[in-house]
Amino acid sequence: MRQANLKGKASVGKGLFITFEGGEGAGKSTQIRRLADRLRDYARELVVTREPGGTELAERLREIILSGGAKKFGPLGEAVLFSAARIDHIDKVIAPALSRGAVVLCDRFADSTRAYQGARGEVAEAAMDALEQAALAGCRPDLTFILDLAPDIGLARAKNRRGEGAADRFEGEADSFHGLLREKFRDIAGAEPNRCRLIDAERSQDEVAAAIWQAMAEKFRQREHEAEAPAEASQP
Ligand code: Z5A
Repeated sequence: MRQANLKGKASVGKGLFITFEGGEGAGKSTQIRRLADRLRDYARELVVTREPGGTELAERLREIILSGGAKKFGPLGEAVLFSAARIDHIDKVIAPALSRGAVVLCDRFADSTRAYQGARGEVAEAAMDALEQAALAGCRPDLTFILDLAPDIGLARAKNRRGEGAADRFEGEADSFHGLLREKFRDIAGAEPNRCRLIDAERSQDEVAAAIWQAMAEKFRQREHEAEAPAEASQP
């Protein structure tokens, strides 16, 4: 059954920036793939990207950070590196795509810095705010899906997918870290209810996809309403 009454490509009048967040193995990549497949009929242009990464320079930083090569900098140093990668990503990929009217789906963004680098409270909130403001320069997501699940379930999924491969820099953190991470993401969702949708990611892939599509449909309807509002206002 069709759940959304979307009007097609014309309904996306300007760019739409959607981010996916959550702990390890939450199902972000899976859901981004599914949403991208569905959105191709509606978006005039679709850009799927990820962080850290999305540009040559940012992908190089990704390799350094995820291999653990920057761990010695500590959480503030890592936050600075993630932000540097983000600046390049915004300038070269995200902002140009949004100004062309594209729908941009991004696997992780600034909330990951707040959650991962901020999980243990070692970076002052004021420093995190300043870094985010400087790096984003106003390029904030229109909608953020925070996929929420118990850390042990997510870690088991991630381990299962990785097989014999080694855990990366963050997957290998202590269980207590992953608990704090979940709380951080939940706090972000609670603090910004207009932007964030907390999605129960312990459900089946189909159920999670349906919840995401429902929120997408609401966002499209809101956009249509905004686009029609000036015309309505000018009616006698
Ligand atoms: N990081 C940071 O610290 N600060 C920052 O500012 C940024 C990032 C931007 C990037 O790793 C790391 O960088 C990340 C945070 C840190 N930490 N780590 N590790 P990444 O990009 O390599 O990986 P990830 O972002 O953590 O994603 P992930 O662990 O690969 O998971 P996912 O994309 O959310 O999940 P998935 O690949 O879609 O699914 C995982 C498995 O579960 C897979 O086998 C699926 O088939 C299965 N799955 C998915 N959904 C379901 C459901 N609903 N039920 C059952 N099984 C499912």
